Amino acid sequence: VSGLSTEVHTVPFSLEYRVFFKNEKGQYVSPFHDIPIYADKDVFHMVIATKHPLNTIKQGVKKEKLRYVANLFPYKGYIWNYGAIPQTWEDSGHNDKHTGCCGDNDPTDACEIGSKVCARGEIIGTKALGILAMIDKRETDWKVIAINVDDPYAANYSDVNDVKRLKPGYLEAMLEWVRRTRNEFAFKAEFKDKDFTIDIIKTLVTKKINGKRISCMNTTVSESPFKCDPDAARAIVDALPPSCESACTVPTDVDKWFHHQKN
Ligand SMILES: *[C@@H]1O[C@H](CO)[C@@H](O)[C@H](O)[C@H]1NC(C)=O
Ligand SMILES: *[C@H]1O[C@H](CO)[C@@H](O)[C@H](O)[C@H]1NC(C)=O
Repeated sequence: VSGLSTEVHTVPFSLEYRVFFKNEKGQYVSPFHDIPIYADKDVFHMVIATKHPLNTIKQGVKKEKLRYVANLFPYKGYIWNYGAIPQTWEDSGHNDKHTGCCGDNDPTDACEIGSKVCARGEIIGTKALGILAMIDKRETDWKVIAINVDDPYAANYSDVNDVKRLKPGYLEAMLEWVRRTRNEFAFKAEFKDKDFTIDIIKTLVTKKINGKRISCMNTTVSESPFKCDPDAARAIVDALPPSCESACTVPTDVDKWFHHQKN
């Protein structure tokens, strides 16, 4: 996305850590709302972010502690690049006809399967290949399977069947990984094809609701009820607590392997 840059607040592995996005004028913008869904025809943007004002990136927190992705043997952390497609929405007030459950009120997640490990805050163009419907606490949570258009092998992938053919075992590993992190699947854990995926993304983008858990604040979507001016956006950044005083280190148990099902 041209002119977009990121700004890091404090240090990684601290509760105060944030990654903000700025436009070419140096104004803070929301990576979910201010970045268009399409990078090109049939190419979706994908970005990693969260539910906070301006949807900055921060590390997950559980019970007031920073959350790390467990190494579920034999996997090391995530086995894909995890992010979301901007300007999409999974409506919590809408019962999905495919899954019978309402949305989780988040943008649609995407798992990018290319060979490059992307950086936090990176925005990439992706081709949607397939989709998996997860049910988490009776909410629908779609996971789009995508590939970075800049991947050297992107041209070889146009549907989920190509993943089956060219990365044998990958889809099975994805299912197993998700299963062990407690989620259920709709459609008997079947990956849907590209056409189904694009229809789902289109349905989601047309929904217009104010999220209860996600901040809708954006700075460039005109006529949006949540539009805020650049000064208000800056005030959010200025109001953040300062850096932690001691150096922030990653707890050593983060490097542990987990061999059993985590409950
Ligand atoms: C990938 O695509 C290239 C050309 O685009 C082709 O030469 C190559 O054989 C393909 N690889 C596979 C494994 O299909
Ligand atoms: C901005 O963007 C979305 C559309 O993506 C709109 O529905 C919403 O009302 C606006 N939210 C914000 C933050 O302005």
